[in-house]
Order: sequence, then C-alpha cells, then structure tokens
Amino acid sequence: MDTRTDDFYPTRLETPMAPIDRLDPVIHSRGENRTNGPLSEAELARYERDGFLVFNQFLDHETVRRFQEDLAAYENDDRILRAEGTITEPGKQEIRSVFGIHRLSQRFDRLTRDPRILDMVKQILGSDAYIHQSRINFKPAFHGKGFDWHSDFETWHAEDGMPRMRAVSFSITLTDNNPFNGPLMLIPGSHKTFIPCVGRTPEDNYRSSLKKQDLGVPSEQDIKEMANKHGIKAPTGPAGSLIIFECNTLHASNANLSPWPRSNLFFVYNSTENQLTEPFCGNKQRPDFLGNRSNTSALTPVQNDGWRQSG
Ligand code: 6CS
Ligand code: FE
Repeated sequence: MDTRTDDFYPTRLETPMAPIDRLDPVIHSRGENRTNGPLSEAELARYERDGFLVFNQFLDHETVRRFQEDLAAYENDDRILRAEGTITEPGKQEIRSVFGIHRLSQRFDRLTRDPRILDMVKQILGSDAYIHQSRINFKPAFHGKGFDWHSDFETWHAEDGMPRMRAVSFSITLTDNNPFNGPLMLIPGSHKTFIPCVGRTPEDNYRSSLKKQDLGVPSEQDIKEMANKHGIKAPTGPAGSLIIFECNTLHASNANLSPWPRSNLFFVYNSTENQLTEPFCGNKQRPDFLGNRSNTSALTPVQNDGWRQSG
C-alpha cells in the first residue's frame, strides 16, 4: 500500500525507519486559554517536558469506594463478561480490560465530564474534546499480566486513523499503586519523538493485541536508547490518584506478582479538531469501543459534588 500524503507519522513499515521528531505541540492552548485553567504554569511546563503529570488523591475516599464496588460487581456481571469490549487475560477467564466503560456505567460517564477534568483537557488540547476510548485495566493479584512498551498514539494513528498528536489520557487509580503490583511505567520526554514500528498490521489485530501487543512496539534498541537517555518513572500512590499522560509518551507495566490487585481507569480525550480519518495502516476501522467515531461532539461538563479531595 502507498503511504498517504497526509501521513506525518509513518509506522507498521516493512523496513525499519529512524525515529522522527514530534511535529505537534504538547500543550495546544495559547495565551489566555493557556493561563486560565486549573493547571499552573509550572505544571504545564512539567507536562511539556516529561509528557505526564501526577496528582495523588484526586478523588476522595468515598468516591473511590463506590467505583471499587462497581468493579467488584463487574467481575460477576454477565452483561459485562459478555460485552464486546471485555478482554480476558491470555489463556484465562479473568478480566484484563473492559473497554467502553463510560457507555456501560453512568457513574463513569459522569466522571469523564467532571468540570475540573474537562478544564485541564481544554488547557492541554486547546479545544473542546470527546472520548476516543475509555477502559478499566484490571491487574489481578498474583497473575495479572503486564503491558509491553508502546506509544498509544502509534496504535491510534495506524489502526484508528488519528491524524495528529492532540490527545491525552487521564488515568485514575482505583487501587493503591505500589512498586510490586505492576504500576504504570513511563519514559519522561519520550513523547517528543515518534518511533516508527516495523510489521504490517493484520486485519482484526486488536483481537490479539489487547491481550498481548506484538505489533506497534518499538525495537528493543529504540526503547533502550530512550530509557538510557531519559530514565524510567513509575509513579506510585494511593487509590484515587490521577496520572495525566500525553498520547505519544512511551509506557509499559510489569506483571502483578504481588498479593494486591491493581485496577486503573483510563479516559482518552481527543481534540474535536483531530477527528479520526481512515486507519493509516490501510485496514478497516476498528470497533467503536476502541476508536469511537459515533459520538465525537464536544463533551459538556456535569457537576459531581463531593467527588474530589479538596486542594
Ligand atoms: O489498541 C489500543 O487502542 C490499546 N492498546 C494499548 C496497548 N494501549 C492503548 C490502547 O488501550
Ligand atoms: Fe497504552
């Protein structure tokens, strides 16, 4: 297949290609839109430099407890277990991820539209936004598997036709994340480089990639160079913490051999000015629960009283 002329981030190639510099801003808002928002200039500068930000205890204990109850109920809920977006661990019946969670639960849907979250999203993306993808990743105690190194943008570009780097993930921890239960690892500064990956994408790749990703993973050499240059960070903290990370930040997580489960919630916001096109890998579009195309108008805020820790 010929490379499209509007493809600024070529990937899934037959032969290796050198990493390329990011072409898009990291913070898309300017002037007053940049300064008038919940994120301070110091936080914005850190996000620009590292490609992520961490706020411990973003949600209050009571809210976290209610979400945890919802998660526990999902594990025995036939509607969830049979849902298209529910992915089980390789070779097991244990839940690994539930995609499209904001469509399954009103509580999660309201959280995606929390005014403070939306104000931060606007400050980062410089426009209105909609949910490109939402999910819960469960990592059960003792046998939860890990996630290989990748940039989410690489997949969303190749497999969903997301044209530019103008999306951001908000991850809220619903259990404590500690050094032993497979917390998210990130390479600070990696968001400034796009690493083209080798390998043609088979149709319906997601059926295997969501259990274990083989395509769209940078070479070990590329990861090593990035990590030697920038180091690796694995933020830990209590349940209810928030990690905001840029769509091109390289990340991974280890298996959970600890006796403590780890569950994190992810909402991916895409700019309304960065609507999906046809997938750049040339395949058919992925289902809506992975790359939402059916509801892409600007999210409107809803007040969630008592949802947040003060400060
Ligand atoms: O295919 C996707 O969209 C998903 N895959 C990975 C490994 N991370 C981002 C996203 O949830
Ligand atoms: Fe990811």
